[in-house]
Amino acid sequence: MSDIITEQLQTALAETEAATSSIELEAVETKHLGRNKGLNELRRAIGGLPKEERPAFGARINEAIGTLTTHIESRRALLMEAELQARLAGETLDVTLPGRPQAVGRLHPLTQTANHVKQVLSGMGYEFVDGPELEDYEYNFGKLNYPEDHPAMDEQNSFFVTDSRLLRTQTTALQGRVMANRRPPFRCATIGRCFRYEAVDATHHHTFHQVDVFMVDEKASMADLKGTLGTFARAMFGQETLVRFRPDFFPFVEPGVDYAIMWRGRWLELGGAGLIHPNILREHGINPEKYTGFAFGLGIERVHMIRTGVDDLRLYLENDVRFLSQF
Ligand code: FA5
Repeated sequence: MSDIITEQLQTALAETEAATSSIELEAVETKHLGRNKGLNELRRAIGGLPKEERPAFGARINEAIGTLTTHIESRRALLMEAELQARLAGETLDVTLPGRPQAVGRLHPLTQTANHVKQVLSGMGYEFVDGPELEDYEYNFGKLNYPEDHPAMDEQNSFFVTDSRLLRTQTTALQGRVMANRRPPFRCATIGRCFRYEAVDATHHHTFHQVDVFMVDEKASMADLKGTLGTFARAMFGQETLVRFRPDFFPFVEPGVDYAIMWRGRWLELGGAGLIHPNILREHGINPEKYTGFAFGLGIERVHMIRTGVDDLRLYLENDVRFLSQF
């Protein structure tokens, strides 16, 4: 019978040595030292032995259990230390490594340009107002003194949503909304998206941005308009900037002009301007004998293109970070 004890102990010791993790070792321990298992199970045989052999057999089992327990404990200590070291190695933080660079976002070039325009005009006393992109026909054309079926409307083909509502073609549409609620004197400006149904090319898009400026006061004259546009152009493009005015037609101004700046030896058109048409003042209950005003508008894309040399405005809406991240 004592051979069985030796045999079991040898097997158990071999399995203890073979265990490669504390979890495997726990399975070995349960198998050989668990209640009524392995060496403990051998105790059941005691009852079948002659009386005089029983104490020695029992003592041998206890001895085997003691030996196995000692081995398991020392193996467990070894395995757990190795497992701890492996875990620590995985968690090691090398504080001498360089940090991982993070990409920093920035404002879209058109937003940067709009902010710059806003800063300059705010400094000149203009209050910024927002208007809807989905606009009433009346504000976009009707209240801006467009005669019915006038060809000037053809230059601004529109996206109509219903017969009387369209995506605004010009931020000038806000004039009527402001004049309905304010009495002169006032100086307002707005920046926003405009839409025109036209063929897209390097200088025209169906979606673009404009800034519109308008003021009404006593004795506002063409001289004030020219002075204001000159100041604005110099603040945007540099102190040496020259401005040129030429007669042009817009139904909502009289007289109307287009204006250009001298940039690297060439005249580049910026937008339209003029004195607010007396019909518009009258339409909003403002006496044109007492009050006059001026207005001007220009494209935000155009401003950025002149300043940076970008030669295709389609790039602004393509959202290609290789282009956008240059600004
Ligand atoms: C107007 O829209 C007038 N509302 C400007 C104005 C305001 C005149 C106040 C008088 C008084 P125009 O259609 O020329 O005018 O457009 C003005 C500027 O908007 C242009 O010079 C151009 O820079 C920009 N623009 C017009 N259409 C487009 C387009 N399809 N794509 C990109 N920019 C455009």
